Amino acid sequence: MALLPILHFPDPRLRTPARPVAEVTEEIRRLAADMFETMYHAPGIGLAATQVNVQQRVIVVDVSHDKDQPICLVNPEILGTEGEEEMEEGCLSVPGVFETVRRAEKIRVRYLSLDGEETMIDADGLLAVCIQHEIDHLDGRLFVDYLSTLKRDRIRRKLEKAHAEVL
Ligand code: GNR
Ligand code: NI
Repeated sequence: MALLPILHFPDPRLRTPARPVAEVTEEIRRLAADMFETMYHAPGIGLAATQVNVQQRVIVVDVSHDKDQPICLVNPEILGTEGEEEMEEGCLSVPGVFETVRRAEKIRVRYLSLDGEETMIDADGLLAVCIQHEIDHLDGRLFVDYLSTLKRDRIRRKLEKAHAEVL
């Protein structure tokens, strides 16, 4: 297992759309294990392969209190949504920034499990928000894209400054 470095906004690599996984192989299972380790270490409740500079459609999530309900979704697809809700979001790729985003309240998602089995999950609450946030990453979208240009530019400048200081 390995901790993977996480890319930070406005890194252009976060804008690369991920390609579908052709087959769930040992390599994908190894990637998922490293992503879980990286997510729990951060700590975070979700992580998309895009954030660790892997352009494949793989996400990991665990919104449980005891961090004992890991779910890996390969090639996740939202089949349907219901309702709307707002939640304050953060992102490991946009450290220190928390803003309210409106998303679907309930979603039905089809994906491949790490056994390569086609699987369906109905999610609401934090899990629904997290899965939508992660699928956005796979499509090169970040939660700051839902904010005003003014807010996003302020966040970009703040993170660019923070990044310049560590170089
Ligand atoms: O750790 C995370 N917390 C979070 C809180 C509210 C909405 C979404 C998230 S996902 C985030 C981890 C992350 O950046 N995943 O891409
Ligand atoms: Ni994120």
